Amino acid sequence: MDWWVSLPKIELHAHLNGSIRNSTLLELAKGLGEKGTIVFSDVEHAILKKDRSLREVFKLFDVIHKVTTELETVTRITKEVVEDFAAENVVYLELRTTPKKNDLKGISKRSYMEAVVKGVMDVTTVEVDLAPQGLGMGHPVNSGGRSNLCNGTARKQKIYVRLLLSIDRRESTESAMETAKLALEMRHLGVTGIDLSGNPVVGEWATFLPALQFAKEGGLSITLHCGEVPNKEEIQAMLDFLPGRIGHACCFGEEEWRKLESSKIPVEICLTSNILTESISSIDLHHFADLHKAKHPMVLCTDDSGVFSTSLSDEYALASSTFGLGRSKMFQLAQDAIEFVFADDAVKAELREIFYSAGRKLD
Ligand code: 6MZ
Repeated sequence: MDWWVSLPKIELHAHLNGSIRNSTLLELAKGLGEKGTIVFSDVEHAILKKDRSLREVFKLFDVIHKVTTELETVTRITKEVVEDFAAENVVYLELRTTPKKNDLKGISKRSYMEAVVKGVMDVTTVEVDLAPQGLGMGHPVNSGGRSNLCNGTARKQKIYVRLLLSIDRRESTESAMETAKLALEMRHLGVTGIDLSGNPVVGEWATFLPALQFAKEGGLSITLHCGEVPNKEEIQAMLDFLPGRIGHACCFGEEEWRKLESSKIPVEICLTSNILTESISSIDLHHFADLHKAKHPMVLCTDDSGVFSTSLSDEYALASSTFGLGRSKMFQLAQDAIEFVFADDAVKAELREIFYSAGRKLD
């Protein structure tokens, strides 16, 4: 097996609808095209286009969302996305998605999220741990999992899955608050935090702050898309909020870097996404190198593995070849991510064991 696939990995920044398999997306679009709900050729063109600006990516998300409105579809894509991550040895996955209300179809934010949870439970290829024991759901939540013979004892491959509810920057304060409340109510189903995402040129920080504050005070972890486009004031306000992590951090000036460095807030790095959307002009200029040199906490992630045709193994291989980091440094990087997961100490302890035993097998 490819070394990058064998490496146990932790994925902390993956958007559900951005991680859909292209084949599934095309199949669903074709089905809706045949029913006359959409014009398939328009959608096909948008899906198959390779290089997209950040603006075009958000147009594509509107297309994807048209294709994935049915609850059964949400369940299907969730199952496939978890299985795809597990297949490349992702041992802990934080999957984020924006709960979507659709009055015409009688879908509420809650029923959308229940469909996501069902998708996680439907996973058959590996065992899934979705929520801490004692929070209402024992683990594992499914009966899946191949048995691997390990030291003479049968061990099933397992993936920890935790869910983050995204607030889209197009939402109102009330709608953001509804998502925060829902997240608090769904903690027993694996929801551990809130993400703020969506088109970075849309919306104001002040709109989302009450919901984010409410969620934080309720004990949820928060991650923010921060500095995907230049916006000094917003970046500073976000860092002052002290989120548990931030995503991207592409457009930081000197002052923001200093603030980030002293805050020690871990950064979710999405190399391929940043390059394809031209948030960063060239991979060798990516801030990964500076953050790594400064020993700033960070974690490699995919962002939207379907939309950007990547995988977490590819992101590790890319970082290694671009920045000249050997396997032991890359192993360390993967392992360091344990400290940034939005899960309890028991999960962190189990992840340390997984990495310890993998470290003895991988050279
Ligand atoms: C900001 C992004 C994003 O929530 O429908 N999303 N937000 N920057 C990005 N970088 C490219 N990639 C994805 O997944 C799709 C949604 O995730 C957010 C957008 O709001 C997008 O609509 P869900 O599962």
